[in-house]
Amino acid sequence: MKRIFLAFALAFTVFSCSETDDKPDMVIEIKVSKDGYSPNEITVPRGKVVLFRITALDDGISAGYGNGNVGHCFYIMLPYDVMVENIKKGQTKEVKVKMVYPGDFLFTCPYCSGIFPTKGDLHVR
Ligand SMILES: [Cu+2]
Repeated sequence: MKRIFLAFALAFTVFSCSETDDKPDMVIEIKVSKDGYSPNEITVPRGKVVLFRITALDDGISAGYGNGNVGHCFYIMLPYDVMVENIKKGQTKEVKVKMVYPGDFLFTCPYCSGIFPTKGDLHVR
């Protein structure tokens, strides 16, 4: 039982060590729509806990493409690998991330970035 818990704890640490429940040091408000993210250029200090609040202004590809309303996403690529899904028009979703990796990272909406300019750059300094 203890071994299973340990393996689980280890997997959790390896795969999601950037998402956190810690108190945020700062808040970044982001809007997403068919025109992309606003802002689409974000710089945050390394080691800080950032609360990202993402608001969708429209339903993305659901308005005219595909079936069902999937809304938009906010995905910070590897090694962060932080995903907020299904942010529908008018909704705000939050995720807290500890900015443990320095460098330049892309964030994107996997649903619609092939059609709309839903991409941005995250700089961790
Ligand atoms: Cu989208």
